[in-house]
Amino acid sequence: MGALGSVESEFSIVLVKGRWVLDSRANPTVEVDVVTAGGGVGTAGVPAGASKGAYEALELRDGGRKFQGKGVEKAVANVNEVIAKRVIGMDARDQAEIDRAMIELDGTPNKSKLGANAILAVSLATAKAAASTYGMPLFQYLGGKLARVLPTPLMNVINGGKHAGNELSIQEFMIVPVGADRFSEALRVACEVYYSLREVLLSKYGKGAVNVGDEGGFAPPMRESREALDALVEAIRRAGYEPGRDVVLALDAAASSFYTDGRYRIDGKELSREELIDYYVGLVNEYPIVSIEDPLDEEDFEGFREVTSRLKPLGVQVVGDDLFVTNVKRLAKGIAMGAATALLLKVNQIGTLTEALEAAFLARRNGLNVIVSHRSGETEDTTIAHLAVALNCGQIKTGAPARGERTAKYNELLRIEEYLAGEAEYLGIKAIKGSL
Ligand code: 2PG
Ligand code: MG
Repeated sequence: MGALGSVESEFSIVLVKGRWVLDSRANPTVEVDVVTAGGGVGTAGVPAGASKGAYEALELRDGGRKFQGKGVEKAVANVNEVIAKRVIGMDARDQAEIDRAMIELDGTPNKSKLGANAILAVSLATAKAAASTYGMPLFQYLGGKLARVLPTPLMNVINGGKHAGNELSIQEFMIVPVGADRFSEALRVACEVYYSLREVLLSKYGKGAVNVGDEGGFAPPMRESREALDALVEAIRRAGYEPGRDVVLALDAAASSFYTDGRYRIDGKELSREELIDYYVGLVNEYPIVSIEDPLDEEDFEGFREVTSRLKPLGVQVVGDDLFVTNVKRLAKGIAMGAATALLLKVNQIGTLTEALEAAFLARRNGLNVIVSHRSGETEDTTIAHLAVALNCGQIKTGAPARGERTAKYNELLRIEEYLAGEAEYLGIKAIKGSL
């Protein structure tokens, strides 16, 4: 307890220090150091989304003129003046207790008083400080000795939607290097396809086409999803690989961002829910697509059930991101309805590590896949790389193999693979199709 007279364990938290740092879109975000009596140090930075789900926990921003209202001085003050007082003296290993204490201190259903950004930074830094006190990597501290599956990466190499200044309605066109037996090999294959894609785009669309979007993928001046998918298939072949065998494709439609009043505006057309589902089935029949995230509006659980019933038999994973927002209540509803076959896990959608883990466990217990995910606004923080391995969940979504805030995660996974040496496993396509 840290009370006078009691013996302080080396895991006692002795310092919690928050500050603002920048994310990859020049916006301030919260970073926190947690230090234990034993000298363990954990530092964690919070990411930020652009295509946010309506039901995410609240990211506290200052408003006003500084940073056009995006400052996080209040959230930082909440860390330094409110949360620190509560958690100093607690045992850094008591993650659930610390997270619960912060949830109670906040007292709102969506963490709007202290800010999910303030709470999450402390939550993640606490886990890192505990791991550091043990002198253990975070993935092993969280996942134990059995944590050894390196995730199959879903890599966003053509950016559209809210992440790019082009006309593509679908937000993310991803390559998935499944035909490798090690993570590092898969990453090499993905980089080779990325180089080829650059060449394909340059020759077809000119220099402007190889500027990159928020997640390191290219943002070519395309109008239709099929143009993007054709370019990907061509790039895979050009790199010497076989589409559908060595490298497959995945989409994040982020459909809430092109939905209004019952209609979806996609590829210059206005489609009903049923027409959009048919459209996806058409794409799946034409291209080696193995996963589609947020195919419909985030409110439409019923529609998700329908998409899942159409795509699951075709071996396609249906992923709930804005639909579930890493929230066990929404996830439980989706599980009961058969609304998806995978959970996208974003720690800042819910605001504590404990709640994110609960969502992951609920998904896995019910046979859903789990994909640990970055946000479009990121820092150099590598927690999600560790989380993916800790959960043995087999999938990560963390952008193209470009831009430091994206490569930070891939590079950390390379280090983890090296650390695990012969123990490391890479499941490739089995991570996606194993449960379908
Ligand atoms: C998504 C994410 C990450 P954002 O929709 O899955 O790729 O985007 O962080 O903007 O919500
Ligand atoms: Mg998404």
